[in-house]
Amino acid sequence: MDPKQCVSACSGFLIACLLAFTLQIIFFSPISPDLIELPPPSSSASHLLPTNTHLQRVIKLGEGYLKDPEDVCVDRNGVVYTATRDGWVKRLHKNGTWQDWKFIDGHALFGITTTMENDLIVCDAEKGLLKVSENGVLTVLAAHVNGSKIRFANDVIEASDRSLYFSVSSTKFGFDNLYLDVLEAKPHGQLLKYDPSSNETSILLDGLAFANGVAISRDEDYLIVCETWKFRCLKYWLKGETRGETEIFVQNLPGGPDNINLAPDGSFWIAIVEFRSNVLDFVHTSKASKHVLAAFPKLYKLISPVHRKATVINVAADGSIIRKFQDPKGKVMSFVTSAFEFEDHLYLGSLNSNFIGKLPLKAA
Ligand SMILES: *[C@@H]1O[C@H](CO)[C@@H](O)[C@H](O)[C@H]1NC(C)=O
Ligand SMILES: *[C@@H]1O[C@H](CO)[C@@H](O)[C@H](O)[C@H]1NC(C)=O
Ligand SMILES: *[C@@H]1O[C@H](CO)[C@@H](O)[C@H](O)[C@H]1NC(C)=O
Ligand SMILES: [Ca+2]
Ligand SMILES: [Ca+2]
Repeated sequence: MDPKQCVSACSGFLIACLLAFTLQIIFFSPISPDLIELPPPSSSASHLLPTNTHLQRVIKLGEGYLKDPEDVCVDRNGVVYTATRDGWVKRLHKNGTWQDWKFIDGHALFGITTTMENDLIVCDAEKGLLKVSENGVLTVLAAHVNGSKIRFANDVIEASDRSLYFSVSSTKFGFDNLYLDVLEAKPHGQLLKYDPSSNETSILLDGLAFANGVAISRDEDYLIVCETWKFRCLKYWLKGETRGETEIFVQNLPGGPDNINLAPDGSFWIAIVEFRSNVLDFVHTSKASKHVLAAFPKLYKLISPVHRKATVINVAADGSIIRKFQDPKGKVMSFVTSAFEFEDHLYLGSLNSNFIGKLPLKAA
């Protein structure tokens, strides 16, 4: 073969390979992606608030002892609870001692909340909605809804009638494939309600975009559910003429809203996960690159900006953003997923830290 023939044969072979590779990626792709409409970065009201480094001033609770404590809550006696990636529910007593309280197993424990009866409710992305009683007994409250297994429970809150409202992030993808839900960008999330008088679970809202944090307003007239990859949170009316109806509570957030908690003054704390970067913004507008990333999860991890920053915002009951606390380069905390206010301090959970951050609010 003369060199020219060789080159054309080789390039023909390469093109055939590339084509086979592309077809392989698209045909066997686990996703059927849609594009995400990204809010223009400047459209968020939080941009009017200056960038700051307040979250770098946190006191570290339980450093080295807590593996990625996603959610945190404090009961009325001041005991701090969290659920960690090694399958434990751990708590910090008032006397400063940490306790390995309850071993649930798995690596997918997310939102928690304490109840009026002083039980702890835990969202387990594998098992469903769980209850840990004060005496340590574990009960599965909800594992199925409408005949389907609850795959990805994410956050939960109790109402004064003891109903539990909780989010399911995706009915299609589990926690280990969370990135596929983001890449597919089709709304597979739900808002569910567990009724303790009948032990029954029902679907309140369907078709949510990665349903995440759930909180109830101070007067219990509405509930907020956050939709992570739509950069917004919805208001779902629990009372009045608009009961059962949904409207937008806050939108064009500077990143993906994760957990949300009611503050004592009636406003809300929302943890914002960094979701924007030039590369990721491009991915959200390109189906081809979504298929490629779906085939190479390591590549997605590499370009994901969640570890680069931490942001928490305080949103008034009317949906206006009042305060913003950040660690803009993720120096002390990044990937903050939860902010819970108790006695003039914010308790911060994160999927990228081995402690809970405690931020004095008076000084911030
Ligand atoms: C701290 O309080 C807990 C709960 O009351 C108790 O079990 C524990 O022994 C106490 N630890 C110390 C060092 O006092
Ligand atoms: C419940 O399941 C049935 C049968 O699978 C389905 O037709 C229906 O749409 C589901 N209801 C909700 C609210 O998802
Ligand atoms: C609900 O479940 C509990 C046990 O978890 C049981 O004692 C109770 O009888 C059940 N209630 C109904 C109405 O099924
Ligand atoms: Ca929570
Ligand atoms: Ca969450």
